[in-house]
Amino acid sequence: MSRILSGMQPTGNLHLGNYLGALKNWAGMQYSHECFYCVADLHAITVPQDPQKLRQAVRETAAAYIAAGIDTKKSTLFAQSAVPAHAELIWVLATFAPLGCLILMTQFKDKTAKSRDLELLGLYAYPVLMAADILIYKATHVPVGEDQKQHLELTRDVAGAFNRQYSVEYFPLPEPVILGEAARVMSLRDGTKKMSKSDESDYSRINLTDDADAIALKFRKARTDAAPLPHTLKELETRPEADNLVTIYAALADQARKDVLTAHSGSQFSGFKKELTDLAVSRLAPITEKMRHLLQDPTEIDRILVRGADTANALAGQHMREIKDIVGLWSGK
Ligand code: AQP
Repeated sequence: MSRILSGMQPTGNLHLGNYLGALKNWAGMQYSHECFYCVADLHAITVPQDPQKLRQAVRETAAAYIAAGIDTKKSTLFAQSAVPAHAELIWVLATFAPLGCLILMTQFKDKTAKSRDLELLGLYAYPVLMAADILIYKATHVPVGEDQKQHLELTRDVAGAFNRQYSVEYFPLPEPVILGEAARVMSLRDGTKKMSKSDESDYSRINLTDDADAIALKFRKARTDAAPLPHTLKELETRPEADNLVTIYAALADQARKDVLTAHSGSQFSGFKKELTDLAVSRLAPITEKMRHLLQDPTEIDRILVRGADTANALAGQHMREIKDIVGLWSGK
């Protein structure tokens, strides 16, 4: 059976991009794959975090996973920092990660462009830690948004280099699984920037915890141009904000973008935004409600995370011992 690893950073409110680009697809995979879903708190500290808020954000992120359909009896849900082998493997993989590739990673470039204070080894090494997250479980598939494809290519390169160096077929080369129409959801304020938790403007994103009024307000204020919805996808190519709203609609409605245009071409955005709001509210409200309910019992969430960490540690620990053996490190054997 193929094995999945995916995760999200507990860096604030999860948003529609996280949901449509990744989370929405995770639940369905539980029936066809062995799934490991982590809350990526080691990644989160690549930018400064308040310790209390981080701990709480780990619980909130875990609650969001469960609310979006992760069944913790089927899938392993855990906090990344509870499995020490992630941090151990990054050191081995770092010896295969070319600096020339790391400097080109868009996430590093985007974040350091916002603040030069973030030009730190941790943020620079972020994609290598992501490679360790995936490879420590020998995952075969990784469901991610389009924005993470570059990081996954690095994972494949590093895994291949390790296998060649030690003449083994140890690590599988993991495949990206990019599903649905919303592989990349863009900011509601600027259709050329991805929707992101760290965007200063809350109006740039729909948070999974937003209520119906907030969702309506944010879509109403979402930037668009004056023209009505076009007839063809080609005409959207030069209209990034319009394109983004059509993409979001299509993903929420589980429709193809061209079918959304067929149904709405010629409509004004004011009307389309109202329909989009109703659709988003109907999809997100049950998740928000379930998250709220789960967060009323943080001890239960902690229990789930401890159980998940036990399962994850058993597999990751076994793999780490095998990796150390291959490399010639002390594995305790
Ligand atoms: N805008 C997006 N469109 C589609 N998919 C997205 N993902 C994130 N943003 C979008 C997918 O969500 C998963 C987890 O992402 P993450 O939280 O670990 O990190 P991120 O990609 O860096 O997300 P943010 O919101 O931009 O966080 P910050 O601002 O904290 O860095 C991934 O599978 C990603 O593809």
